[in-house]
This record gives sequence, C-alpha cells and structure tokens, in this order.
Amino acid sequence: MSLIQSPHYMRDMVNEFDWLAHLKASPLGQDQLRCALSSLSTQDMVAVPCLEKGVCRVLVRLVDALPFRPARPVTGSSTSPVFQDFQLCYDVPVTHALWGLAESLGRLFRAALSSDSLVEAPTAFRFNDLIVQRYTAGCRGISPHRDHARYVVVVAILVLSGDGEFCVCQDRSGDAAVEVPARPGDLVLMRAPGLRGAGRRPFHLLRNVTRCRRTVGLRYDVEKGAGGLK
Ligand SMILES: O=C(O)CCC(=O)C(=O)O
Ligand SMILES: [Fe+2]
Repeated sequence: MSLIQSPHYMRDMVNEFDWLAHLKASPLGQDQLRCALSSLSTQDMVAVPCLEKGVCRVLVRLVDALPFRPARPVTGSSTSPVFQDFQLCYDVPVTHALWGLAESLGRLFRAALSSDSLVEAPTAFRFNDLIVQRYTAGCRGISPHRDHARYVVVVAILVLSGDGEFCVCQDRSGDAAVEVPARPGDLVLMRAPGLRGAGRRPFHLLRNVTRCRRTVGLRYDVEKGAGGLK
C-alpha cells in the first residue's frame, strides 16, 4: 500500500481545520495584507506574520506524511542553470488541508487585491499551484533564479519550520544579496507580473539552512485552466 492510500494518511487528509477561523485569529488581516501588497510596488519582497506557531507544528506533521522526492539537482537552461538541493512534493492531494489553506488565503488575497488599485487588470486571483519544499540542515538550498513568468501577481512562500537565508539579489551571480528575514509562521510575498508598479521579476536565492526548513509555495499559475483545483 502506498503512503497516499494508508489509513494514517487518510486520517490526515484533513478538513481537520477551519482555515477561515484560523486565519481570522491569525496575525494576517485584510489591512496588513493590503499594506504588504502595496509595499511590493517599491520593494521586491516582504514577509508578514501569517500563522501561529501551534498551527505550523500541526502542518509540519501533516506535510511530513507527504511523499517527497529530491529536486532535480540542476534545472533551468544550459546557459542559465539553477542548482537545487532540497526535497519536494508537488502532488498534494486536493483533499489535503494545505489546499484548504490555499483556498482561504487565496480568498483573502483576492479581496485585498480587488479593494485597492494594486493590480494592473482585474484578476481571478487564487492559489492554484501548491508545492511543499523541505530543506535539510546543511543543504545547498537553491541558487539565484527567477520564478516563471506564468506565476502572476504575487508569489507567496509560507515558512513552516527551520531557518535559511531567503535573499533577493541583483542577478544570477547572486550579487548584492539582501536577506528577507522570515521565521516559521511568516508568509514571504514576492512581486510578480501583473502587480501594479512591479518591474522585472526579482532574482532570489535560498542558502545557509542550519535547521530543517519546510515551506509551502503558493502561486497563481495563469496558464492553468480555471476548471480544476491545480
Ligand atoms: O522554499 C523557499 O524558501 C523558496 C524557494 C524558491 O525560491 C523557489 O522554490 O522558487
Ligand atoms: Fe523561487
């Protein structure tokens, strides 16, 4: 029996969480989010508190039950390789609690984006692309890169555990790297095409992981059909 089919895993395929209630109690309200999103017109990234530590701990337990695989050590093009040293799960079942979180956060984002002139054009923003990444202590992280242009408006990285320096940098060399400090429970927001005032997609990197880092990457892939969840 595969992990996904095991009874233990089924039990954890939660709607154990009322995410809306959690998010209402969370430090991330509509005003904070609007403020953070508007700050992305003048900076590449910003981190905002999002989840309580206790919720992070539960999510760590849930994500560790997922089937991870190693990331491809080298990705990108031959002229612009990106080096990766982490594990990932990109097949999170649609019934998993994380999709509930993505849905609730997406609603919060859509409301924040519509009530202000933050976007270049009206958007059906939602988080339809979800990836869990796990970086063991001492791994090399991910070298300077830009997220794909099909991920629009804003990319959100939720830090669940551990550390690591998540930096914005000037180019592929990693020059002028500036850390965007983020602790477990924080949501790092990165500007993407379609956000008003946004220039080019920011280069960024992750390095210096000394304690197991787990993140959930939430993106709006404009090329994915409107029908399914993913
Ligand atoms: O997991 C993270 O902290 C973000 C890594 C990243 O930039 C990416 O996967 O594109
Ligand atoms: Fe990235």
